[in-house]
Amino acid sequence: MDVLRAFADKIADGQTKVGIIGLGYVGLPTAIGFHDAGFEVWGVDVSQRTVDLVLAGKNPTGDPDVDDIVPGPGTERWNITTSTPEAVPHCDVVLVTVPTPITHDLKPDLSYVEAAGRAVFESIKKGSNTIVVLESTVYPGVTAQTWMPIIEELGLVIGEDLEIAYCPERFNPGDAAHGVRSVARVIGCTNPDVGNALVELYSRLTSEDVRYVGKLEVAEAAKVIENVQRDINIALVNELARIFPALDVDVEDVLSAAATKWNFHRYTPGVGVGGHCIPVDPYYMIQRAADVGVPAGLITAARAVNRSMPNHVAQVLIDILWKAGLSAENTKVLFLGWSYKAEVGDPRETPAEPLAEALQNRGIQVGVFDPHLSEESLPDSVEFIGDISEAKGFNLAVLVTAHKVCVELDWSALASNMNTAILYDGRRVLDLEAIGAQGWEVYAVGRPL
Ligand code: SAJ
Repeated sequence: MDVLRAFADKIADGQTKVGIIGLGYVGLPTAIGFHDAGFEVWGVDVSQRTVDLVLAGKNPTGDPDVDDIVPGPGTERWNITTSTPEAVPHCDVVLVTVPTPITHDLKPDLSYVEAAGRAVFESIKKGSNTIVVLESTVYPGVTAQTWMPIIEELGLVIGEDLEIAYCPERFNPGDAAHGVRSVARVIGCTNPDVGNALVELYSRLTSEDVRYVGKLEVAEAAKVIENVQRDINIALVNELARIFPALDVDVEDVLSAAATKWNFHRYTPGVGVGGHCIPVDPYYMIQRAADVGVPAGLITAARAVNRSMPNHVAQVLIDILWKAGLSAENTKVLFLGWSYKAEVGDPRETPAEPLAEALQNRGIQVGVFDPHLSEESLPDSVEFIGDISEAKGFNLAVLVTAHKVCVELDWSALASNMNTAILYDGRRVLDLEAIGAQGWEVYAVGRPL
């Protein structure tokens, strides 16, 4: 208990040294947040490029909110390295913020969690009672199942050499209102005293509610189901976006009408669901349910609906082109946006990729205009459009990502460069009537043809 008292006292005095393993979309803002809160920070990343950029005060992530907040070279209390063994011995608490992607066969890939855990545990000073917190999104049971075997293999003792806890990251790229300093957090830990000590620490990071919720699995499960719920809600409106046009009704009219009810949660249909959270986390819950032999039919079905959207939209675009007398060969489609989310430069799990593939498989050429992404972020199979004025000779434009720069295009100028000015709003954010008045034939997801 005296060790935890000392830990709590250090937090109160701002003397706690915080290690962050993984300086990506979550880890870097977290490191900056704790540094801004007055703590000494040791940031670790395996990528020398990331470490070099951060040390130079530059933002290696695609999140524009991080652009101007990376501490400059020589900043005090700001230690950035590729070496976990160098950083960990300095730290009272180590946060692990490494990726938890899914494999090609849609299974959770926990290799980063395992590798980072091993590197941290191998570097811990015996008797230091270092607190190691996993923040990456995992399914219930993973923290203990993945890390305890390593801890035992290394002969470390919980309560003497280290403690482990789980505090899910709740970070929304491109949304400054929900950055690491302004989101509520939950903490799971077998030892309530450690859990409550961590509440004190995270309360210095965020202005929002921080609470100890009990054992690790409770906090692990909370984060996964937050995103499962979102995936299911989006799947509902995407399924409705396929039903209502067949009833000659625009789904957006229906959703807007329904949203007048006090507890109707408004979601928007689109060309698909991308990112490293929403299309990924449900597979963690599906895996865990399968492990214990309990069906997860609704979660699985929602994933299938959202994964089907790019192919569904591709078929609708082909029908539209056919209706305009255009065969697939020699037809060019312009993607307005490629990133999975507006105002963010992140191609991970973007629905743009399967949509492009579906069109290219029918002989259609695809060009991409997305000022948030470099040409290197795009597949070689697409034509990179660096400036919208370069987009010439296209037969159809599809809004894939609702970037402001795409929504507020000079539609009249673009129409004059199109072979046929056909527009498909894949995110239901455009004023189709106004754009139609500028010479465009307009269509949209969930809208009758
Ligand atoms: N999408 C829709 N329709 C919607 C909402 C989203 O098609 O109504 C699509 C987006 O276009 C995107 C994907 O779903 O392709 C994911 O969008 P998102 O807004 O959920 O953004 P993410 O993936 O960055 O989700 C993050 C998550 N944050 C964390 O995991 C900490 C999620 O839990 C947040 O709820 C979400 O941000 C948010 O609130 O924006």
